[in-house]
Amino acid sequence: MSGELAEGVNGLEKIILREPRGSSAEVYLYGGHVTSWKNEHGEELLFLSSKSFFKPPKPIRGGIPLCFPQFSNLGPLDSHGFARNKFWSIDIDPPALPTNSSSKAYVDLILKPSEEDMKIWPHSYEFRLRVALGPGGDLMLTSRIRNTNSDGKSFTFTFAYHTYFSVSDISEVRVEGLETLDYLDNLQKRERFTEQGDAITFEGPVDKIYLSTPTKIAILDHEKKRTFVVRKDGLPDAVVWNPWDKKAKAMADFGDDEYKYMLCVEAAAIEKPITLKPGEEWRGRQELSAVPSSYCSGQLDPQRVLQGS
Ligand code: TA6
Repeated sequence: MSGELAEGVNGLEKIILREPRGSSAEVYLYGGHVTSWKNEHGEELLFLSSKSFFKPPKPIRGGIPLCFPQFSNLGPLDSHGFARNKFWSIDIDPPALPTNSSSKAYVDLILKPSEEDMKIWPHSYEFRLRVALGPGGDLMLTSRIRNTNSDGKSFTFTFAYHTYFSVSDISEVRVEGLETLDYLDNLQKRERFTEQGDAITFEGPVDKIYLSTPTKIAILDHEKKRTFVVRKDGLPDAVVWNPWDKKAKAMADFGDDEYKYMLCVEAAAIEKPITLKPGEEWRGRQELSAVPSSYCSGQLDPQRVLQGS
């Protein structure tokens, strides 16, 4: 690990990663939860609610919660599973992780079930998470989940990086890369629909699971002249969520008007749950970049970003 262990909110331990050119990230051991990602100018790129509890067993509201082994209420467990409500450890001797990134700023965390946990979900697993900052300030999260059951049993799970992006004004944001795809609408009993042909914009609550998406999605924030690019691997689906005003008021750990400044775009594996036999390992990776952009100046043609490298 090349990060610095520090005390966070309510005394919860966190690791601070710094990249020589100035970008940084913070990860809490509670939940294996990234709560901050800043660019080389020190600008925060992730949304974190000013009302977030930081009080276990409640999840942290904002940043990048990990949804495992269950996305949302797609199963018997609490919403989004339990990985985000557990204390993770620093993985001092992780198996090698071949990456194409020359990142020097990274930390490896690990979550394994306790006896107590096994009563809730009767499986033995190792969940390894590497959080890394690239030389250009990109944020990479790589999850490796291994079935370590000794009773020969397989297990099945769904997964998401529930990323909260910080935006200047939700009504000015466009999402590119999900046009014409099928999605399940969580606001209409998960009925299946097909998205229209244009970029997605926001005028009300949205809670959609896009199925079998491209590996790259762009989030354009005109006011901030910034485009987030989500690259994902092993995560075929993508969830787009904004609670809007009513749900915002109903959430105790979320400010009434904070919906204007956040958008969740979540790299996920939901439609086809993943099954692992004992000894098998799954890997799911997301890479986030924030590129200066101005749609008008043509500096950024989303199609070029989505089709480019
Ligand atoms: O990812 C979208 C979603 O499943 C929404 O349905 C909404 O519930 C959101 O997650 C937040 O869930 P949470 O359990 O963190 O309140």
